[in-house]
Amino acid sequence: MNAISKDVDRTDIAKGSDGSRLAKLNEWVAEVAALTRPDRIQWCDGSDAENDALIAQMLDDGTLVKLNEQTHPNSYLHRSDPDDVARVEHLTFVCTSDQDDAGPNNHWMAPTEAHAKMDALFEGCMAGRTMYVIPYCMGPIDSPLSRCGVEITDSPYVVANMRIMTRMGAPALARIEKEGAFVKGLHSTGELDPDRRFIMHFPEELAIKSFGSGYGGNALLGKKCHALRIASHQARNEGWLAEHMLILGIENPQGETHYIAAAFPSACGKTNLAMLIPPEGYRSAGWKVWTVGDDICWMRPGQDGRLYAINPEAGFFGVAPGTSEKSNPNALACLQRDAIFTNVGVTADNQPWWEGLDDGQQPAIDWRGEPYDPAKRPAAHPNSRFTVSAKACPSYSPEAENPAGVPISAIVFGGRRASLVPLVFEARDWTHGVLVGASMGSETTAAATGAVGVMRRDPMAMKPFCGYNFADYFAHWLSFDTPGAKLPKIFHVNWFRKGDDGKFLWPGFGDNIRVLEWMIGRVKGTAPAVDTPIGALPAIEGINLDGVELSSEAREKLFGYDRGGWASEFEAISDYLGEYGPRMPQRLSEEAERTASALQA
Ligand code: GTP
Ligand code: SPV
Ligand code: MN
Repeated sequence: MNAISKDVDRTDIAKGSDGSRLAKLNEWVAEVAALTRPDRIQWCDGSDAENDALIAQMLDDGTLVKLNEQTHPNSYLHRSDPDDVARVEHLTFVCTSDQDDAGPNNHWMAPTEAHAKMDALFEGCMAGRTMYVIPYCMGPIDSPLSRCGVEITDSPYVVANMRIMTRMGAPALARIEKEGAFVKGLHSTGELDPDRRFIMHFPEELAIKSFGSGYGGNALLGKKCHALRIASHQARNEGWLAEHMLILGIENPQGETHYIAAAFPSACGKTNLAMLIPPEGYRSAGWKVWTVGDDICWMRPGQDGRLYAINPEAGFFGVAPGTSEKSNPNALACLQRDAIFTNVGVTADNQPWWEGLDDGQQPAIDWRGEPYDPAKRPAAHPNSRFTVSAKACPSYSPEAENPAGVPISAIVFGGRRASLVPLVFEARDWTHGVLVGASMGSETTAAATGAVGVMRRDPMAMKPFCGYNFADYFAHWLSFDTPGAKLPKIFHVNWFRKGDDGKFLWPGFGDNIRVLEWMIGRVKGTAPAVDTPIGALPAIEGINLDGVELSSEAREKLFGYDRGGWASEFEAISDYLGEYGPRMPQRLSEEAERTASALQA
């Protein structure tokens, strides 16, 4: 332990009220310190003083740049390493003892091999650095649905982001002391070498080891690593669901609020839908949308048989490009102060700037810190992000802090599909809804490294995030259909259908409320629909299109369905589901066959 003896006041030990329940945590911290050999250990309490000191230090060493204090008080820009700007799915592994438990949907490595590989990278990697110990809670501190973790990192940028994204510090440590259980996340930025970068998950040990990246999903371990990959595994064992979903409340003019959870792949519209502001006609009639969460949803059946959901996060790590006063005024309102921006451009007077901001200003410096030259690169990286507290959002729902969660009326799946897939359809029942989720396809985006715009299967928007075999995951979803259950209706949407001219056919954003209204009408049994083999499509008079101009091509493509096209789609879907072999639940394969033969008829 002499490696950590530089600190005289024993800050290497968490001081619990009696100490005993924190023994496991203290032991693990000591073990990690012996391996990584930091100069100092700092236990994070989440206080303002601690945050101020970290920010000052990062301004000093150039990790952060201060933005215009007049226009954006207390806001900062971080420019990452240019090769470290997105999640790295090809370097992300699920390390279960049996490879089949990780499934064809995950990269797999044997746990002993993965630990050896990672420990070799971590060996001595914090020499000369401070090791931060971050106790955090995913979900409201007092919720039985919440779960705790501890992230050890050598990145002060990670600490500052975790402080916004999670309930971090003293209250989380107190809950860990009470419960004794926590997810162990070990992170180091290493040398940011893409060839020495791995994100490893050990679901059976509730542990994560991440090396060589400082980017959000790779480094803020509470988010995708814990709240989705590890939590999905825990959820399966404990009878709940951990999903890549936003949660919103839609309040109608009668004052009733229905909650909707929606799974769209990365950079496919979750933050935007969660913060939707209805068009003027809807607003004046009394419609309102409340934001509960924008990325992750944990839900479980309540006593009344309904699914109750919490947002495990406390902040938004949102896509900057495309965020404007017109597309997402709530997000823009959040970003007026106390925000961290990563890889955006700046104006001459040091205001954050990105493509699609549409504020009439011009960028001067691009995300790499060079003079802006549109011939060279965009001002903001396409996956540039903002980090901001959920409390800053004008539409943040007071129910988001309810420890019991919110009851879910509808689950929505959706992808980025330029062709074939209509604006909205409804699944026949739960089993068909699980098939609709399992069959999802979407075009890849800049949120992960690799090609953009390539159509791939992304079941329930969980392809990069499910911590176990998708066949078992679909079976788990099906298992919620029990006699006493009052399950949500399931829908599929596509905001991204394009016309022959390559332009989006649906206005999207605020106008998406028209589709949500139809869904709530279906939940209440009032909105008309037309049955087809793929599900129920809105009857054209069933959806409010007042004030929306749609060409006849748009009407046909958004509200019609192409039987031949869907028949080929279902061939591709069957092939995909077939890759999961005999582990695939029979109920799901039969449902797929039923749809395929209805399309042939
Ligand atoms: P992650 O944070 O990566 O999980 O992304 P997300 O699902 O929250 O996506 P987000 O809401 O940030 O949207 C990503 C991109 O899609 C942005 O550039 C948006 O402007 C665009 N977008 C969102 N909603 C719509 C829509 O209804 N129509 C169209 N055409 N674009 C949209
Ligand atoms: C996503 O990629 O789905 C995100 C951003 O929400 S990250 O935190 O990097 O996963
Ligand atoms: Mn996401």
